[in-house]
Amino acid sequence: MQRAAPQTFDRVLSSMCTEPHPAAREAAERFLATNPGDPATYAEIGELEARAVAMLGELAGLDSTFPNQAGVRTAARDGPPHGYVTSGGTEANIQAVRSARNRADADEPNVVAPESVHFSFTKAAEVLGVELRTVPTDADHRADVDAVAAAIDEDTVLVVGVAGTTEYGRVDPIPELAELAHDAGAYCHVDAAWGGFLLPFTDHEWHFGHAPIDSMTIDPHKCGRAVIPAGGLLFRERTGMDALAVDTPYLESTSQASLTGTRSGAGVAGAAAAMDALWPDGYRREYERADRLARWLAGELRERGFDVADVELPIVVVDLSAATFEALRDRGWRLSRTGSGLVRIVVMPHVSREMLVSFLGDLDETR
Ligand code: 0PR
Repeated sequence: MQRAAPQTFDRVLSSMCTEPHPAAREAAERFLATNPGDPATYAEIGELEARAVAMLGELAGLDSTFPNQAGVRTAARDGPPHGYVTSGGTEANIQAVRSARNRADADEPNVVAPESVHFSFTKAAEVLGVELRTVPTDADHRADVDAVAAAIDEDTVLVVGVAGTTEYGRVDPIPELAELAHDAGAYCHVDAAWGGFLLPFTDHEWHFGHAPIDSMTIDPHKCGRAVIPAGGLLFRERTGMDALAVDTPYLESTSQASLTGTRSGAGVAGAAAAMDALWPDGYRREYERADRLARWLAGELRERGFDVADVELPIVVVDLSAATFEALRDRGWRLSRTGSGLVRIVVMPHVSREMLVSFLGDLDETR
């Protein structure tokens, strides 16, 4: 039988996934036949998952002591980080909503989020029977705190902030959103699925050490250079995971909190190996490289007269005509557009300066 050629990354500017780190590939292959859904049987992968979660917790500030203010629900966490390696950001976001819904006491639960939230929250709302209230973002595409406040009521179980939005790479005002959530007796979730491996090297306030947030999505298979499938879900408190656990009477492991049952040991092992290899210096170098490259690209596009959004994290959003977009696609460039038709270029580890020089050359010829 003929083997299909794998996708190469040479012209991919639209993806939030990238080439895995070689150590992640190697580890994934070794653990292909293991199931972290049953850690009592597959003990080694269970230990690797605990290690991966501990490293994610370190990235996400779970080790720092949050300054306890009057009225804040919790300060430091209770024991080792609570969470698991999910199949991706979608599962992590669904589970964060589920955990909040199960822990809160609301007759008709709702979740309040900026309109920039990923569509996985629409899936979560449908599956879990909660109402998703999305509110407009401000002129710079960040959550508008007043609009969020206005949408919250006594049935709000969760307020969501995004740290690295899918379209513009924006970071919402997380401390303000967490405060609003807690004032209303709701939980606060941060979706750092994409941004979580970049933000430790910025001065943004986004993690457990900066604000009294309750849960976070942070995906190794995006900027963490793990192998797909590897998302991450973290909770500040044990009760976050407890609210997801169901009894598993006939397994060696007696309860399970993940949404999927059998799941890939490859994803878990790849995540642990990638973080072992890259946290923190490798990720810092990559963040600095991507940041420089994104700002350089934005400058090149502006010099050509295009309208370009300010760069916050390494995503460049530019207004290209539909005809130019199609012409570039025809030359093999993988590009995607925002809901309002602007072209977004995600500067991931596989995106090099040579690649962008070649892209600009094609843009100059086709516009
Ligand atoms: N949260 C945020 C902020 C995201 O950007 C994404 C995915 C998710 C959650 C969901 O993550 P999973 O896709 O892992 O479930 N954002 C990209 C998107 O939907 C994902 C993506 C990845 C797109 C690779 C294209 C691609 O080639 O656009």
